[in-house]
Formats: sequence, structure tokens, C-alpha cells
Amino acid sequence: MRKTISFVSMITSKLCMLLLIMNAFIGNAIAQQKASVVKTPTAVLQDFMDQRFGMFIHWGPVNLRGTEIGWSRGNSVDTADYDNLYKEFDPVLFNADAWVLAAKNAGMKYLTITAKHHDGFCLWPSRFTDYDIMSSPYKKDILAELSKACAKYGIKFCVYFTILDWHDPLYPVSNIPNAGLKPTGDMRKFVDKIKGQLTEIVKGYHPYMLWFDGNWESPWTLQMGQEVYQHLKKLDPNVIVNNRLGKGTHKLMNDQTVGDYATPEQYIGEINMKDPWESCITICRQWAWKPNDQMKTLKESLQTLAGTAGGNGNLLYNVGPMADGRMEARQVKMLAEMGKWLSQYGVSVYGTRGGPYPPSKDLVATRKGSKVYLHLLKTDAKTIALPNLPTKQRLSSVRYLNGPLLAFQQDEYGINIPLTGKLPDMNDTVLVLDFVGDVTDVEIVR
Ligand code: JFZ
Repeated sequence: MRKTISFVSMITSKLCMLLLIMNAFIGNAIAQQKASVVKTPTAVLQDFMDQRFGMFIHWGPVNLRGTEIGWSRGNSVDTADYDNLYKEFDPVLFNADAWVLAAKNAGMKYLTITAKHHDGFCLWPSRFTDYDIMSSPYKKDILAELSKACAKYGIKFCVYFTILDWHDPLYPVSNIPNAGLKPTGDMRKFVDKIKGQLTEIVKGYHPYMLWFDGNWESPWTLQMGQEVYQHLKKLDPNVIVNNRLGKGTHKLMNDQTVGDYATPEQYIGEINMKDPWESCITICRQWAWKPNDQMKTLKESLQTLAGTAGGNGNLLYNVGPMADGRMEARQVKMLAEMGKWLSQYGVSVYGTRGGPYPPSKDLVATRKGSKVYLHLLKTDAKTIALPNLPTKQRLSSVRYLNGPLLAFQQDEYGINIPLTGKLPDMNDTVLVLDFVGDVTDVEIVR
């Protein structure tokens, strides 16, 4: 009996030892794997989030039809027609300086151009395909012109790059209804090809950020995303990458995410003090230029920007230039008006954090140091009533940003700011609440 017990305990202790050793091995392997995974440095991402406002540009041969880029291929535009548009694409009025100046005058700090959208057409000369700008009558390297102009005017140059390519025979899926899988599909070759193209882009134009897209289709896997991310990090450890390179939702970061920040699309993202994010939103309705498309008002545009900043995110605001290379005058004008507002009130946007008051449809808050910037989105409020901060900090003054002081009351129940007369800005009036002590790390008031 005793013998059996000691035999059992001996076996058990041997097993335990074995498990311990195995565990150490596995732990080591994971640690090694983690050590070899390079991520974009936090400081670089913080710098990106401080920019707050960028220009998205969707542009290509499809503008000759005025339909949506990529998605109209094989739908409202016949595939053969769509795929031959590049032969007529001759944007003789394209002027990179004019685009970059439109962004600069808007108060935007970075610019993201669709180097390749889902239709597969490349705006730069790529040695991996003939379906590029060199095959068009225009024959000028759009990425080279834009990156040069961006450097000239101090705008950060960024590149949109789709990882689904409905035009490429190597990519198995086609968006054409009932078309089935392409027999020529080969994802291994496709991934190698886009890695080659990304090398061209990173080495050729040194983008600040890469905006991937198209990761929701089944041929793309998490592993492919990880492979491409590590490829990029070898080329440039600081290049910023959006979250559409892995799988899973765009709006949040999760365990399927490959990339550095979340990308809510066509709406203002939820407040998030932990993960970086950028909402992409169109100025008109379509990503690509459409004749007489409905454009947002200046008020909607400014309140969209305030809303993203108030949620601690960035805004990538999309314009669609025309087939001749010009941006629409009304879009450029509206952007300049945004820039005019920002030249006065930019301190309440750039380099701020969202909160500590959560965004609502009436007001959003941003903050920096001891100051909370309250953006009034509703213009008929008679008084602003706020709870005290969880830290119970004393409020020392309230004023209109760049304007006069305002009277206020603060007691144990909260803060009251009566408003009298007309607000200084009917699109977004900003109040500056100056507290005693820093408010940057105060928790969101719920
Ligand atoms: C994507 C692109 O498809 C779109 O053309 C644009 O470039 C935008 C910024 O990003 O938007 C999507 C993504 C997914 C779907 C639709 C639009 N989807 O899954 O239906």
C-alpha cells in the first residue's frame, strides 16, 4: 500500500517537473516571439493624436463617371468600362500644391491619399503592375508630387492602401455580383506583391501613416496582417498603421486587431481615453467626387471636428477632387472657413485630450493643463450646468475663448454658468474653464 502511494507520488512529481520544464520552454518561446514583434512607439502615436485633423482624399479614374470609387465597378459602371477609364484619365489641372494648401488652410495637419483603392488602380508608378498612372495619358507620379508638396508646407504625408483588390487576378474575390472566385487567385503571391508595393511606397515617399482597408473579405487572414505589419516595421519602425490590417471590427481595438489605432467610419467614435482613434467622415456623401453631391455645412463640419476631439479622437475629413485634378471650389471654400475658425479657436482642439465631461449633443469638452474647453453645440442654452469634477477641483475663472470673462457659481452640487446675450460663434462657441491644478488625468465625469 505504502509502496503504491510513493510510486504514485513519484510519478506525480516527475510529471510536475516535466510540466514545469515544458512551461518554461513555451513561456520562453512566447517571450521570444513577443520580443521580435515591433510596435509603433507610444510617443509616435501620441504625436499623431495631437494633430487632431487631417484630409482624406479619394481620387482616381472613376471620377470620369462620378460614381463611387471601387464599389461602382461591376455595379453602376460596367466592369469593362470601369477598367478602361484609366486610358482617359488625364487630370491636367492637378496641382499638388493647391491640394496641400487647401488642407493647410483648413487647419489640417496631415493628408491621406488613396494610392490604391479597391479597383486596383495605382496612383504611383509601380513595377508590380501596368495598371498604374504611367499607363494613363497623364503619366505623372501623384504620390511623388503630393509627398513633395506636403514636405514643402509642413503637412504630414499619409497613404491609403487597400489589401483587397477586385481587379487583380491574384486576389480571389471579385465584387461583381455572382462572378464567383477567380481561378487565378493566389493569396501567397498576392501578399508578396503588396509587400513589394508597400516597400516602394515606404522607401519612395516616406509616409507618416499607412491607412489600410479591405480586411473584411475572407481571403485576408490575421496572420497575413501580422506579416505585413512586421514587414513595414522593418522598413520604418515609426510608420503609423491604422487597424484595418488584421481582422475584426474597425471601430475598436481588440484581440483581432493588427495596427495602431481604431477607425470608426462615417460617424464620430465613442470617447476612449485608452486607445488612439480617428473617425473618417466625408464632406459630401460619396467618398469619390460626385456631381452636385450634398455637402455638409460649416456648422456640421466644425461640430464634427469638435465631437471627435471631445471623444479624444482625430478627424480624417474626406474630399473628392474631380477628374480634371481640381478640388471643387465650394469644398475648398468651406475648408478655408474651418481653417479660419481654427486659427482663432485651435488651442481648444490641437494637442488636447477629450473630456473630462463626456460628449453630448449639446456640448463636448476638451482639455489641456488646468483648462477645460467647453464647445457649445447648442446655441439657445440660457445656462450651462455641470457637475463638479471627481477630484472636486476649484474653478478659478470662466471666459469665452479669446473673449471676456463670465460670471459663474460653484458649490458642492456643481458649477453654473449663466449665458447672456448672443454667443460669439454660432457654429461652435468655446468657453474656457480654468481650474486650480491640472485636469489632464481627471476621470471622465459619468
Ligand atoms: C471603406 C471603403 O470600402 C470605402 O470605399 C472608403 O474607402 C472607406 C474609407 O473605407 O469603407 C467601407 C468598409 C466596409 C464596407 C463598406 C465600406 N462594408 O463592409 O460594407
